[in-house]
Amino acid sequence: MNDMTPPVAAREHTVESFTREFLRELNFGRGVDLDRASANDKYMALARTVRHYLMTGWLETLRNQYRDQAKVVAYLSAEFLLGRQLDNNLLTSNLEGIARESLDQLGISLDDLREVEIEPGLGNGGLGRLAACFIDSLATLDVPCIGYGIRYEYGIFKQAFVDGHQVEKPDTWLALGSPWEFPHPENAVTVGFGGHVEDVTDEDGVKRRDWVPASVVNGVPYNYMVPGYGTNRVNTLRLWSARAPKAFNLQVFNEGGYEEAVKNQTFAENISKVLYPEDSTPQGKELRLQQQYFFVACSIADFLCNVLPQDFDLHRLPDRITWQLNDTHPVIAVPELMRQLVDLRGWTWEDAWGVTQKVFAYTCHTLLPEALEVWPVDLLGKLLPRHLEIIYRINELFLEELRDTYPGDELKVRHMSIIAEHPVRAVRMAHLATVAGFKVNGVAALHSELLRDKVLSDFAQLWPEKFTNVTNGVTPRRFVRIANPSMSGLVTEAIGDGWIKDLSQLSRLEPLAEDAEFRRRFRDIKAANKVEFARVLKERDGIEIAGDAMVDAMVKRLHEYKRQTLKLLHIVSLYQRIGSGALPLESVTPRTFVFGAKAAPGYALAKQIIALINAVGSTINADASLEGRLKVAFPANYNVTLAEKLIPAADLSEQISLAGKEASGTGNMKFALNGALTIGTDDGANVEIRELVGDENFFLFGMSEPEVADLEASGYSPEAVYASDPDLKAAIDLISSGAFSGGDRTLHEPVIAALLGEDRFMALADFRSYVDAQDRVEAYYGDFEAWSRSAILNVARSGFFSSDRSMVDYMDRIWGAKPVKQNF
Ligand code: GL9
Repeated sequence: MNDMTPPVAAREHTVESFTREFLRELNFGRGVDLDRASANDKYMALARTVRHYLMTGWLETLRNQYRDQAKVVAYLSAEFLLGRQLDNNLLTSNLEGIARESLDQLGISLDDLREVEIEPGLGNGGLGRLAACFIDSLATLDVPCIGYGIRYEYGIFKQAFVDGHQVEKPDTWLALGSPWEFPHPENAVTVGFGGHVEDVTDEDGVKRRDWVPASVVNGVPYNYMVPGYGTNRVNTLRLWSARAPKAFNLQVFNEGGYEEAVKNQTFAENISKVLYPEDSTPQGKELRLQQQYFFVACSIADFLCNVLPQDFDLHRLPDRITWQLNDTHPVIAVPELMRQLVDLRGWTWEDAWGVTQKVFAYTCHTLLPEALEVWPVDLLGKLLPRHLEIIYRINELFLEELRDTYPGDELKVRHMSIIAEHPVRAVRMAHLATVAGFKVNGVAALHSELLRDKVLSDFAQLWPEKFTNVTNGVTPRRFVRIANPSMSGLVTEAIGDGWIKDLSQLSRLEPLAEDAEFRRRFRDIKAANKVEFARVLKERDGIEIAGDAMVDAMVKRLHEYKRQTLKLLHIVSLYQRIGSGALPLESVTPRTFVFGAKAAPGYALAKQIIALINAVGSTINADASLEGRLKVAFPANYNVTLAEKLIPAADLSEQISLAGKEASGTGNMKFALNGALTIGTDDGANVEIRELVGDENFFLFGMSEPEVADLEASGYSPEAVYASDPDLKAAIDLISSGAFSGGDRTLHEPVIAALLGEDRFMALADFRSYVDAQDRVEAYYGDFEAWSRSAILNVARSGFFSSDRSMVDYMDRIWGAKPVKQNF
């Protein structure tokens, strides 16, 4: 780029100018008249118009980056769960008011057009949403960042319920086109798979290993704008789409071999076809490994060849970039960079390893041993033969170092090895990441402690300085400012709008918790948000709920460790006690229990739990004797869009995982920031939430992590707990009796058997403590002034959970990257 190129003219922020631009997009971009335009046409034209307003910032950011070559954070993530883009882009381009007025004048409702957008669901849950929050925060903080990931043609499956059972349907988010993406097929990168490795001697007589892949795939980059709030910086998210280099064989096609002719294309395009519907149990799928290698190989090649200047001396790579590995999914990047340096550039192993060890940092997002990825060497070697050799070499040198440090301790060496020998020879990706990375972090204080002391304790003893914590955060733009406009207005009226960029300023609300008028207004807003949520549920799912009942929400992936069953046992127990007369109906607070949860398609028990929730729900909802006091709402296909409606309406946030299992949680933060009180265990980031909001504003229950460990060690018997707690027994017996399955005693048997048999996540052990905490919730909710005070204090004291703060911590503790202000 030439420094003399004039910057593109910024668009004028006036209604007239916006209208002109919008109509131009409709006529010239879509080729339709306003009169004939469909809702999709109008949405597309609106999106394009907004995008134009962000363009100056984007081009300027790129130009400045090219000139200054500031250190960049490359966030490598197999998932970016973005959610709808329009609202965020209207906010960051400062067009909310102008767009609304312009469209009003044209007789178009902005709110209607918002509903047209299908969210890009390119992630499974918390991990993918976290990546989206992080890139938003980095742009807002003016930190140069590129997000690298996969442009899945189908994102997370669309969940439907048929007779209460989950059915998965494809997520066709691209069916009507996405106005936010910029494809660049001319910048495609080629990636190899399979084949073999040979020794070659080049012209200078230097011997090296040469990988001869059996097939190649092209990666086409699609760029997305990542605009910061209150800054001109617009960073880039680059997602890769897989294409066949030779589209299809025309000769074979002409001879009638239609399927044969497109075979190449099918192999290639399958790679970015669908988001792996993974929760936390790796299923060892070949396609998954192909996806992982595909996107990191594209991203590394892109950065080395397209982002850095041609003449850049790669020995200085650590000054220019940190590759942040979002969990183990991108860890194959480590041998890929080694291959790039050693095989393709002729570096010595030592030089290449020296640089590699300074550019990767690894974030671990789990505590479940089964969620730590391992790749059988047979599979890895078949798909990526050269990478397997490199991994073996890395391991060999690492084990030599270990044997020097711990002479004679072969047991330790075996535990720490990157290669596991049982049950099959396999590469432990977390070990590879820990050996190669210069930092390893957990995602909440407790999680990082457990990583250090349990999951990766040998490594933490060897390299204590490598281990650190960065507690997760969420973006206040999407999850407060956009999702909860009324509360945002109230907050801004009270303390100004500085909180949107500096969430710690929420602490200034604290004195207002004592102000009765402020509490009343806060309550009114919560009440209005509930009415709005009820409207959405009716329209979206045909579910009717009371507009004024307590909203008790448990939304997250369906997993045994998160313990949706514990929540369910509470509901069944309430129902049972009301039915038996033990609990007078009039004493029960009207409540809507809201569930949102997808189960991994292959996770049978999780699906059975979904069916049980739905069965209990329909029985309770149909029981007229409850006079509508209890209601179970389980809308299918919970996603970011629905979260933005539910969270502002919630009173109670259920964060009830078994202590020591949830790495962090981020839903817990979103709820607290919107004034819900948490009922939760001492797990993940709940610990920090409770410390900050105060015990009196949080309903703690359940065993602590050390207590869980003790119980595990001493032998846990769910049967004994069942037998000793009459309420628990009655609830379980009610389910077993067929009360929720039309008398069928076998239907829900697998769920009951899992609880009474092993109860791996000790739901029964925490039942009594949970039900007692729910009684405290009921009593406290009745004192609405006290409840409102606590709700306001939850908001005022949760500023720490901004992803902006997380990003500052990553910069200080890991990246050493600095903000670069955009001056124009
Ligand atoms: C997760 C953890 O389980 C969460 O506790 C954590 O908040 C997020 C983000 O750090 O990461 N790890 C993980 O694999 N998932 C998480 O949510 N799973 C999904 O995203 C489905």
